[in-house]
Amino acid sequence: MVESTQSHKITIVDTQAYQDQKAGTSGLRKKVKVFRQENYLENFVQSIFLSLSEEEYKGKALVIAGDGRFYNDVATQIIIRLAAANGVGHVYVGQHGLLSTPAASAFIRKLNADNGENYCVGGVLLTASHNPGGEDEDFGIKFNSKSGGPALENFTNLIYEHTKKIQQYRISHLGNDIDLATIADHNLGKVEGFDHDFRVTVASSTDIYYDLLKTLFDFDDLKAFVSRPDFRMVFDGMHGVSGPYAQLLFQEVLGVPQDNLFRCNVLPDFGHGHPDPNLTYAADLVKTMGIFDNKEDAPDFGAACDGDADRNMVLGKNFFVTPSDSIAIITANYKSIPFLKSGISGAARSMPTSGALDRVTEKLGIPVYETPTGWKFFGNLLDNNMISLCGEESFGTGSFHVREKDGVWAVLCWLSILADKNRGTEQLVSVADIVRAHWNEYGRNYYQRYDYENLENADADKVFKQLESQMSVFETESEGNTAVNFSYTDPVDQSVSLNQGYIFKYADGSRFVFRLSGTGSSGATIRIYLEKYSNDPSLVVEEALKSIAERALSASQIQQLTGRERPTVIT
Ligand code: VG1
Ligand code: CO
Repeated sequence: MVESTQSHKITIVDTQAYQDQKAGTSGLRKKVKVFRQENYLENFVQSIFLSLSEEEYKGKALVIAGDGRFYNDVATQIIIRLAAANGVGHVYVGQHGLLSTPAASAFIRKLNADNGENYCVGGVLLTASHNPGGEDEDFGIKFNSKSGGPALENFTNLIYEHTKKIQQYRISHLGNDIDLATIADHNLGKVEGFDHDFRVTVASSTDIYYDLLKTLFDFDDLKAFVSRPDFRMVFDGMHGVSGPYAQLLFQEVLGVPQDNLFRCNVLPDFGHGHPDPNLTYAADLVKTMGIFDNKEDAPDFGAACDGDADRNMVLGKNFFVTPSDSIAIITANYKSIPFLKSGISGAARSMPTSGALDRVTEKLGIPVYETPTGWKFFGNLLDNNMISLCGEESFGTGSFHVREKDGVWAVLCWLSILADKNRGTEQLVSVADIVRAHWNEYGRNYYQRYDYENLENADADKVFKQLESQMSVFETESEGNTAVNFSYTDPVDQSVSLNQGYIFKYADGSRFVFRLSGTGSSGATIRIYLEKYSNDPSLVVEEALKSIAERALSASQIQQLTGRERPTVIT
């Protein structure tokens, strides 16, 4: 224990409000430059405290987590000082300031499980997730509540209201920076105005998370499977925060050779990469796995996570698993996954995610919920045990074990399914075999997403205006067509979220969906989601979706209105 007996003074700093601190799909994401403006970070964090009631944090614990991106270290020290001055009792930080988003969720939940449900007020997560990092790239911040999940919209709106009119924040200088490199408990003594000691614990980034996963999976069984001579797996950490977790779980625990783990050292600029595990940005892994050009010697299993390790991409040998199929297949095979074996209550997917999951839940006779995009919408369903599993088409998969999507967990689910399907097999049952068997049983939801990144805001507006004008045209085009602007009423708290995307749906359930992204840091990104169901699993994806894609482009006039001939990313 590092002790200090002095009493730390508090400074109340006069500040100017910023008008642009509105959270998007998952927190506030802006360029580092923007966050480095005078008092920008301080204003936002003080606004979080202003949005809570004092009883919720005074003398209580707060977790600060980061994905290791540029500015993570500086921001962590600033937030510790703000927390002290606002009366937080105990800050928990991961070693080197690192905690993956799902590990942060697990950490908050564990503190409350061990010390009473109101012990930890929640966490401040420093991440812009899959967005690039570095001095000229993105930084992000979001608040997770005591359940471990991202704050709901009414709370993030409250923060926004405070940021627009904030005039002062509180900070305590505390002397030196906290040494984040060393695991230790620091008692910093009293802070002016409070009668508790202020403590900071620098904790292992991985321990609590690993302890949780041990209760979910059978690591001995997985290790036995992974060591099969005819099975080879690789993992790409993309220089994000999944690296330390992959090294512990895949290398040390499961015995995957070190050489099979790529880019597992955390770098503040993600090695100049875009830490988004998809077919475009995880190009090296995609090549190694022979996704676009079949390779005889490709590994049998490949996976990658994003910057904060909540997303996952799962690949088989020469085979891509779409995230929409992944959540459906995990749900269909829940009995192969130890912690789900005893039964699942229901499942949920975000609206743009394909309906593959619905076919599974229907067969299992359990409910399925369709929520707006963003993990926060699963929180109430998970808290009330209405669902056990949930997923998004954007490479997000998760369960009730935490309140965030969880990339490493998803990899372990897939390994559990593979291990189970391969009990006593002579020839390896592959990822592709499992997916094809699934399609044969349930049919196939052909699916693609087009992203038009970094458009001019005015151009994006025009596209949506145009789309609105086409809704009634589409509806009259053929029997059973519908066009709606998706809205959601939360079945638990009845809160309503409007304007969550335009769905143009044909009578047979095929559809195209348009949404504006809420995670970019500048400009506008339009996403188009294309989906068609067929009993025939052998079609070429582009062929199956051709006419729907053409109709989506003509309805929106996106090429003409934005001058973009093609999307930036197709997944
Ligand atoms: C995107 C995805 C969404 C995901 C969100 C946060 O949001 O589409 O499904 O929940 O990112 O993921 P948007 O608004 O840009 O479409 V992460 O890994 O960036 O926290
Ligand atoms: Co992420």
